[in-house]
Amino acid sequence: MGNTIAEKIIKAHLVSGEMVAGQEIGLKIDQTLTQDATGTMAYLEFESMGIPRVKTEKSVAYIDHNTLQSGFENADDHRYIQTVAAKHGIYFSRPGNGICHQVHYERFGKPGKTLIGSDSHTPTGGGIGMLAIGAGGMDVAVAMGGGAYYIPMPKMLKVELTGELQPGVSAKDIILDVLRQLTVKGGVGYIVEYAGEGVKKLSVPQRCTITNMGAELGATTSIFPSDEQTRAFLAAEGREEDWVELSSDADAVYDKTITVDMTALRPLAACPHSPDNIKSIQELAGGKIDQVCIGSCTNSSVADMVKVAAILKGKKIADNVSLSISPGSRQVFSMLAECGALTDMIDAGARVLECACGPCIGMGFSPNSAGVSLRTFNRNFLGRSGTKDGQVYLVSPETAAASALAGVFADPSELGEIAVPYELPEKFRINDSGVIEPLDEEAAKTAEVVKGPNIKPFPETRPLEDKISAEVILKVEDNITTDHIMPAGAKTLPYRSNIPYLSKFCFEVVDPTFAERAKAAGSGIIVGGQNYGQGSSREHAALVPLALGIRAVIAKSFARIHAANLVNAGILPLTFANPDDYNLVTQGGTITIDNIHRDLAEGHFTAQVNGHEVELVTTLADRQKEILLAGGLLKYTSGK
Ligand code: MIC
Ligand code: SF4
Repeated sequence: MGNTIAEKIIKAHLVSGEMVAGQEIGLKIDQTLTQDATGTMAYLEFESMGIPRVKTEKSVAYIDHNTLQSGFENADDHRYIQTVAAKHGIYFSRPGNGICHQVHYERFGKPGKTLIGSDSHTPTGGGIGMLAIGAGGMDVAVAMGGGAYYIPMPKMLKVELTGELQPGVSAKDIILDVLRQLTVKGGVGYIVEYAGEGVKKLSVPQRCTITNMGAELGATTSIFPSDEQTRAFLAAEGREEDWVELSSDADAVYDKTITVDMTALRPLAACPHSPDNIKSIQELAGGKIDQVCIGSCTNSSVADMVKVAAILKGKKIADNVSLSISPGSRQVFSMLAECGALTDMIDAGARVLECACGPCIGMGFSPNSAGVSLRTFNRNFLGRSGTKDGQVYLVSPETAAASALAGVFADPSELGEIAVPYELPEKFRINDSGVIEPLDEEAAKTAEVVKGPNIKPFPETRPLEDKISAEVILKVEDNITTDHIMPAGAKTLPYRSNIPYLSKFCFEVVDPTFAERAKAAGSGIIVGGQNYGQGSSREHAALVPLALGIRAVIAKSFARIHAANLVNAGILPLTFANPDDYNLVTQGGTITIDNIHRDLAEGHFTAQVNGHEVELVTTLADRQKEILLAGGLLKYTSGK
């Protein structure tokens, strides 16, 4: 039996376990990335391991999420990351150099290698044939120290691409169609592999749009073959020597296959407040809009930006629309300047922002009350834009640009040839002035790591108790995201290294009284529905509940990264054996789970819930059970 592309890379990096779906496997990690919002924690965790130099082939620390520096907190965090990177063998990508995923595939990623990153969109690297996976900061810290990265062996899902994109239809519409077919839960437990005749016609930036937003499927990662398109892209980046060919075997077996007919595809939008709430632009056409934001790690390549500029050229955006454009990297930005596309954007009335995450993570540019915002981004979760009743639609750059001109939802396929994909140049403008190399081993020995006063110690974890009897502080519905649990945005991002302060905002958009009530109770349980913790990789969504005394989270099902983060933080994640038992739980009631140590081995627990006996289960791997008993990953790792 042949192998899929992902199976080939896994095989070459397997350090423990068997490649049997659902069983835990350990992978050797070649590269890591962090960004500033998760990086401070990850490096504090790495430092606590006492390892002088990273053991990966390449580790890169990016500053891209919070570049506002609206106070000393942020600037201090950046200085900390820069100094800790220099000392421990990590490349540092300065603020303004670009969004981690965009810069990583341009300058560092290599086909066939493994990459984990403390950001859920790390799978973007799958567009150049990497096995690139989003992880919590602690897992990244362990990988930097040479430890393996553990995941349940995923199943394989094939997306067969047929036909050819028509003018005005783009890679974004392909992934929106996949989301329509599979939903935000449809990728859980799978690696999504793209195959078929259509693949050859997609350039690397187009592929990266698709793999990036595969995160919204809940998939472990997504991957494309490494072929002539990949070689051409790497050659244009001056790194042809990094190319290797990668393809699946003809007799590779997939657990599931879906098809996207690119010829039949029309421009689509993900409507509020979920990336799988898909409608066609035709259905929405003519609807009023207030704001358009172009950029983010999904759609900020030079190919996307040049198309946008071509649509805007010589025209003026509608009076009712505010348009922002953030190029994905310094490389993209300078190429736009060089070819004149930047002038076309400026002249059309765009506000050109820094190469950073910006509006995507609520760093300014929040829409007006109930405002309709069209964004080329990947997430439209409730409140993420910074405006709770903001109506965010996720669209392609072509749809965004056409709508910014029209002042209403507009279908770019009516623009004809202007919206035809841009041919990548043979050479990109390469300028690595935004990347600082680490110190050599000798200099690193005496180098100082600078920590500002905003960096507070890591919250205390505790070994798993034998009995948990605690109040249900919060009961929530299906598809709760990490943006609900630990909101980001300009108000809170400066405090990503200050858990006590951050904890005030926990679940703010769902129930502003949560933090106070949890603190007052001293210990507590959260109960959730399906796909609890989808979205971001931020381990803060586990560390903050930990600091607020949460001992266990019981849900119908969990998103992969969040479940791993809970375990790493020493919080017990359990699922209902019978999902209907969720209905027996009342917020404010007490749940008691006895004999936890005895029952952990089998993974079956009996809980007392409002006078009923309820069966709870866990499918955690033995290693994860040991982590819980030790009191979290850091204690487990240091005790070894
Ligand atoms: C996001 O898109 O939600 C983020 C902000 O990039 C997060 C990381 C974070 O919360 O810092 C992610 O995707 O993991
Ligand atoms: Fe940044 Fe948005 Fe991408 Fe997250 S999804 S890495 S916030 S651009």
